[in-house]
Amino acid sequence: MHSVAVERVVTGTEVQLMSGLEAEELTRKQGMNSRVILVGAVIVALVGGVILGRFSSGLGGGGSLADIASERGMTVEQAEGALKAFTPPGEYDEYVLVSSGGHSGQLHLVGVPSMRLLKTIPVFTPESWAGYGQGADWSQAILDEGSSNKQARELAWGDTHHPALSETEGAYDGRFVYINDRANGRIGMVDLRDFKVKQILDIPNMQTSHGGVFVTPNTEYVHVSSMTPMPQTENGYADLEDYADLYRGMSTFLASDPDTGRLDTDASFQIELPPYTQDLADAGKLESFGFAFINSYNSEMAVGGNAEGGVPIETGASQADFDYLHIIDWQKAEAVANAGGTEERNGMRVIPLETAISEGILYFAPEPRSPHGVDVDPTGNYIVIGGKLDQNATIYDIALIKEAIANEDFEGTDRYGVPILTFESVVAGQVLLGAGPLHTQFDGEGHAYTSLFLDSAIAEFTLGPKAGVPDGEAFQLVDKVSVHYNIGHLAATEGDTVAADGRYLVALNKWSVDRFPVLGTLKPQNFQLIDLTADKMAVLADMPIGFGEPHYSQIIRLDRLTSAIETYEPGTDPLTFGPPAFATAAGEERVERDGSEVHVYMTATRSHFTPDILRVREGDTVFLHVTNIEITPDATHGFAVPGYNLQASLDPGEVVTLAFEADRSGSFAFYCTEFCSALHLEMQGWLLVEP
Ligand code: K7E
Ligand code: CUA
Repeated sequence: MHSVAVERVVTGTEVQLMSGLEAEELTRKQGMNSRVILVGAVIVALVGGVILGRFSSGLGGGGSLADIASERGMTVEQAEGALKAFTPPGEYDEYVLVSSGGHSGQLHLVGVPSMRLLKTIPVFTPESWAGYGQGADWSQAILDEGSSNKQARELAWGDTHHPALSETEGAYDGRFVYINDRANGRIGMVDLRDFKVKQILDIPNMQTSHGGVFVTPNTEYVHVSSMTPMPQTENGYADLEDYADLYRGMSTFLASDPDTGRLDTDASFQIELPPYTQDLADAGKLESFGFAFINSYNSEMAVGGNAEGGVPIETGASQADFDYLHIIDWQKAEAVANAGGTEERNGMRVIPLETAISEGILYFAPEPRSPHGVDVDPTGNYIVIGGKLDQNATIYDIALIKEAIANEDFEGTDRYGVPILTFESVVAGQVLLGAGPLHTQFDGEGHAYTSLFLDSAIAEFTLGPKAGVPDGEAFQLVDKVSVHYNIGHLAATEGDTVAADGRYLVALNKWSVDRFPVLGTLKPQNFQLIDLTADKMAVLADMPIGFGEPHYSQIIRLDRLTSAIETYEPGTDPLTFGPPAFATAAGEERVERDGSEVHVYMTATRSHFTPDILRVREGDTVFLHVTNIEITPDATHGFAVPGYNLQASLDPGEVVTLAFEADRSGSFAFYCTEFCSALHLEMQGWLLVEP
């Protein structure tokens, strides 16, 4: 673990007796690195304050920081935590946390360590601020495409669970982020140039997806596996009596275009899996490059039926002592797919289960009861499993797995013929952590951090020698911290990658019960920031999440987001990043009528739309092509028409088309929805729909 500057400065008795303001003064005089010294001095001043009993003095006399802490009833630890997490106004956080938003259907961006919400990116659910799915052509096109394959009807929501940032050589490269829809088996792609969604793919042959999302180390593929298996029949139906025979899981490798990030189904393939419930997944890296790991539960294949004389699913699915860690050789699968060893199924190349077995693509390793998380450490040597009903973390070693495969060291096969590697042969160690281990993150220095759902805690333990841990200290529990409450995932800074840096950890807690004021019956989830640089883990800050339930998050260093833009090239369609035919320059605004079709070429700039009066007839089909001709960052305009459910956000340079039937006559005052200028309220006009 690292030691940060803050702690190195905490020495010296003169400084200890100084107030924060005195320290600041000294710092200024000496022209030193003011931030580091000041922060250090402040913490020491707080400690000094305790020693001198100065916490009893009030704020009145111009107050030292110790006085402020005292006045606010803070402990030294809390004040220290506040300083560690605080990002001063106008300054940037060092990291951005990319969080799923659960059934809000969105992604959220949060600054770390300040835990300030920076932005929400709509993906699966229409959202007004971004004008997403409210008439703007590009967003409607994405949502329509995303309901195209197997959906019973057009979808207006999603349940985002597991974001996956694109990677190059196993580290985040800041180009794209993929996010799945737990409910409908879809995946969205957000381009990290403009931070807008560019594609929603409705993945064939699977109905739901849960934690089975990752990118391979060079974003060769974006992986999405099914959660609940679905019938592989023409009409997607099969009675539950035929569950074992006709239902199948899927491991989907979606080929990603390196330039656009778009997923191309023609170059993608699926591997058919037994009808267990496939859950979390992770990509091998470095030592384990080329492998994918998916855990599963319900190898009992319970289907419920508690009102039909059967056992409830939760009972049926928790019978066996072991479920199966799926070990997939995706490079072999890719070769088999390219050699034609697939069946075409709904536009996707599918490697049948028998082929996956006979070609040595799929192996199982037993994993203790009802596993949830599977996480590969930054060296790629270790694969850590958390079993919901087992108090241990179980750590597999890729070298042992490869050896067992080579030696055909099998303890048998499952009912479909998948070889099961001998448990003892592939496990490097187990660590007793506590109740309900779920997910694991890493600090890149040989430590792993596992969330304990039932204990509401995080356990830190050492990995083995291959992660740099001395032999005698391998696989030992070293620290635990309480979190509030019922932690699901946790995210360490760059903790999913080869570049895990051990700075911060964020606990994603499901319950917040007494942490926040009672503001109604639906309570927020809670993010908690934890300092990984201190000797003992400590919670620094809470961040209530009152806008959806985050499941997983990843934390990327801000300086990796190098492709982010502030304005579009004038006249850009966000979907293609190119100019659409109807981009309009200043002075070229016009209205063209072709029968009952009206095309309006409109511009928006501070503080007017041109033209600002639109005359159409009831029954016309209207295409409003609006170009924001601003080139100034942040000069976003909105365009909203009352009564027509039309709303678009136009960022500088952006072009949007709003198409609608003028089916209701009247005089409608359209207006700009962003407070863009002193004359923003004047930025309005009339849509006259003549009866
Ligand atoms: Cu990754 Cu919440 Cu979808 Cu575990 S899941 S907790
Ligand atoms: Cu443009 Cu307000």
